[in-house]
Amino acid sequence: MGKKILVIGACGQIGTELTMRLRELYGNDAVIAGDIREGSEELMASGPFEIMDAMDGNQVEDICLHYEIEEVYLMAAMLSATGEKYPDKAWKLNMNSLFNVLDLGKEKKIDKIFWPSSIAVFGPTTPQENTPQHTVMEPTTVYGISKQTGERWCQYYHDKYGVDVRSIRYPGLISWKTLPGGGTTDYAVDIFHKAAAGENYECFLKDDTQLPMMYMEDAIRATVEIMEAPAEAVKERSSYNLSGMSFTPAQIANAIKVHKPAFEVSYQPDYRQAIADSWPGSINDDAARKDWQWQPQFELETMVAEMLKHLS
Ligand code: VAH
Repeated sequence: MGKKILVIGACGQIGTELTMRLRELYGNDAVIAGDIREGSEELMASGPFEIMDAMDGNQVEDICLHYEIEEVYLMAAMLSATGEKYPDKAWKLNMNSLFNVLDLGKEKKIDKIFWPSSIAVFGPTTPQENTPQHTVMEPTTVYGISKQTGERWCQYYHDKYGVDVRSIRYPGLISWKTLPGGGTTDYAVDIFHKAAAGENYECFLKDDTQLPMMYMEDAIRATVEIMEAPAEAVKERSSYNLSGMSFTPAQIANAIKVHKPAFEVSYQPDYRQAIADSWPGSINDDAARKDWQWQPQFELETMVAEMLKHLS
């Protein structure tokens, strides 16, 4: 009997693709999808689904016990831009859901946990280029504060209670399969939908705002790889820096224009510019490469071609 997995937040930008990938790897019925509302037709048709609230500890425990879950991927979170509109809700969702799952690990009711962190844990005082694994972290968003605090709790539960929790600091993620929800880096998804529709795009960040980014296929593979790594290889139990590529809105616009010469982008920075300015431009992920052999496969040009192929 193979292992049983629960993906909480299975209908989100990462959760949707992660659930489908895990079902390919371990079998549809081995992966239970859970979220506050139903997801895509493809996801709902591909295996077991439970309507659940990640903040309801009793419900999370009941589902884990009912399905004899061994591994939990906790993907539910409120992201940076939305989190600034609803700070108390962002804190409660991002933190209460984490404690619900970490406590199940402490009580030995589940064996292994994946929890996503973000480059949002870094702030304006962090070295901006080639940001190291261990450095100054003074995040200025509720989302970043919740991710930094969550990393400290993951480290504590691992060190004090032996919980096998693993984490990645995702950069901005770009996917054609799912629409993003409330992220500052989501301009890099919106831009493709406009280009594919033959429309121009008004970008909410300045043209020279460089941010660390990653194609979703690389992010999903990294998630599976860190979870499949032997426990002794996973030396960072707060969260791992991970890098795919870095680019500015002007650079991605020019890469799209190679395929869509008539495509035009205008720039109207809004409140998300201050969030983006507080984050690094590029990330050093030597620790992930050394500890569990991380290697990105997509860079800007290959990602742009992939995105436009699927969206056009
Ligand atoms: C956000 N996409 O923009 C997320 C991500 C690095 C940013 O965590 O909030």
